[in-house]
Amino acid sequence: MKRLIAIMLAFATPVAAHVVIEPAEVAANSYSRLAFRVGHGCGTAATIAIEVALPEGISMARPMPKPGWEIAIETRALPRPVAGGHGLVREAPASIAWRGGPLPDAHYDEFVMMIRAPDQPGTTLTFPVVQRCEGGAQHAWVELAEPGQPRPRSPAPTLRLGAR
Ligand SMILES: [Cu+2]
Repeated sequence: MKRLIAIMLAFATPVAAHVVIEPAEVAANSYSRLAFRVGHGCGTAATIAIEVALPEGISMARPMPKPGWEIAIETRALPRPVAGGHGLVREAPASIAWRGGPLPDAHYDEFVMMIRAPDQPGTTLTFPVVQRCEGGAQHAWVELAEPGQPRPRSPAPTLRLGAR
């Protein structure tokens, strides 16, 4: 019975309450604003960090500063330089983290970045997110939706690339 209730709760959780990206789709090869919407804490624990892993193919990502949160950016060297808007780009952002808060479970917030979307119309990018909370709790939003399978409990935020 306990297990059944847990399953029912899982399906009752609205998708919008997870960590999701708004908008769900941007134009390929565009400079676009992404808002990572955080709808709840870890259980009832307040959020103190949002760590976003960036998919390969994103050559530029700039987080929007957020009062009360410190930003950490990790980069990776590109196999070969690519042309950017202002000269050659030799490294790409690998992850962006906001740490601070706390953001109480009862509240809602958004963590914003600007990215240059890859020139790959018709594809879907995945941005795994680790949400850390007070007391050591965490929620890993890293699961991939598989065709024909039930929606995962903790799906990674995704972004579709539309026509240019
Ligand atoms: Cu949720």
